Amino acid sequence: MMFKAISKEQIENHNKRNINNLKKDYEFFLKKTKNLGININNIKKELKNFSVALPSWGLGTGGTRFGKFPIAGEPNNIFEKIEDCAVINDLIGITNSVSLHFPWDNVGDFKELKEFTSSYGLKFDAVNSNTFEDFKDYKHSFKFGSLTHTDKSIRDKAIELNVDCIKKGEKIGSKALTVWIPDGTNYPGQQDFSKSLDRYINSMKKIYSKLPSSWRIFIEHKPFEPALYSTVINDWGSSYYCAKLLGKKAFCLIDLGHHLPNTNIEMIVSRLADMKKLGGFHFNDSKYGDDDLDSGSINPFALFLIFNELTNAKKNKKLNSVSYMIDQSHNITDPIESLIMSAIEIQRAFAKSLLINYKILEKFQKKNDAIFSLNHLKNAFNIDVTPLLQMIRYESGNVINPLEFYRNFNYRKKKSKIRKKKFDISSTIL
Ligand code: PSV
Ligand code: MN
Repeated sequence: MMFKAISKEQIENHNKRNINNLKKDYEFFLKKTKNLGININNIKKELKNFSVALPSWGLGTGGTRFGKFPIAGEPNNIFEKIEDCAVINDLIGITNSVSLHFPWDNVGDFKELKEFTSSYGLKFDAVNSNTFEDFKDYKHSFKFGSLTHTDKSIRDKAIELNVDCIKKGEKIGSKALTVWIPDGTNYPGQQDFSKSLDRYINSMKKIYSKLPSSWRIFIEHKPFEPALYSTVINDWGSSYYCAKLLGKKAFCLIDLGHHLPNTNIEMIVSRLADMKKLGGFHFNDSKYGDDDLDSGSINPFALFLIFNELTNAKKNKKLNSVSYMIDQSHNITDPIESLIMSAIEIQRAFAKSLLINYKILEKFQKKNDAIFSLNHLKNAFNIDVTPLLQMIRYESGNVINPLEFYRNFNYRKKKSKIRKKKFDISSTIL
């Protein structure tokens, strides 16, 4: 922990003002969990090892096709985004890595970026490729697809961009590439489903062959958008099939928003864990589709059920190493506040899953006792773990009440004086 973004003294002053209240809340929490026979020390150890990566593309204000409403002091480049990530991590201590997206995050000197980032105690998680937009210097267009395009030269360009991501990722110490493609169709009959998938697999094989030995490749599925009739990697089944074909360095990545409403995502988590192909997550929340809303803001119980599967799979030694990453768009909030709250919601869901006693749950399951099984999960979900998370932050030298601290810190106001405003209000509908 570097505490370069926020001084240790400011953090200590905040914590001094809040520790007495926290001690009372924590004592109550300890009594309650002790009565339930829960060993909090083991849970604390697990929680202290937990971290979730921040998305570089989530640090600036997002927008919809109707418009964008930038805020003063927001970052204009990856270095300024890293500064913002450092603020978040100094406050909450569970976000010590950043996921980059190329070519958005291109820089001239990757060594400089790596050093700058590690000077804040941060590192890089998976790098992401963008083959869903055309950039000025491109001689081709991804309008009709990328890795699955009917034109080989366009497929080759998409492959080249992914390989380029790996090379850049190597320079900054990343160990994984996430591939999400926008490829699909808007009209029945527009493409041959089977041939498109063949082209995808062939393109992915070429990318896979360039992966360094310690690297993994994550396949991210999505049923719709920007293609609105069909997508090539539409669901976890297609993702699993491709990951299996590619080999042992290929895994599936679950973006929570990439499912049709009411999909049982926790069950997908369980299946992929069983099949040893669960590689990572893009956390967010949604009400209607790929809404990119803040994690846990709409359905925290669903998030808890996902962590229930992860914790259970880990207990049964079925879980690979999993990369936890956030993928959200913050359209009306300060992205730093949204990311602070989201990371804590994810940590909260994990903490609550650690309160489940799987031996007791199994007893109810064996008796087919539906109500007591559900009640056991609900009991864990209903315990307020806020004092536990606050105590972990306090003990790790982070901040007891991060949102309150951040508001009083006036970060945006300070930054607005230094950061040149690039007033980009572009929308795509007009
Ligand atoms: C696509 O909707 C996605 O979830 C992919 O992960 C992209 O890389 C990311 O959002 C940013 O557009
Ligand atoms: Mn995603």
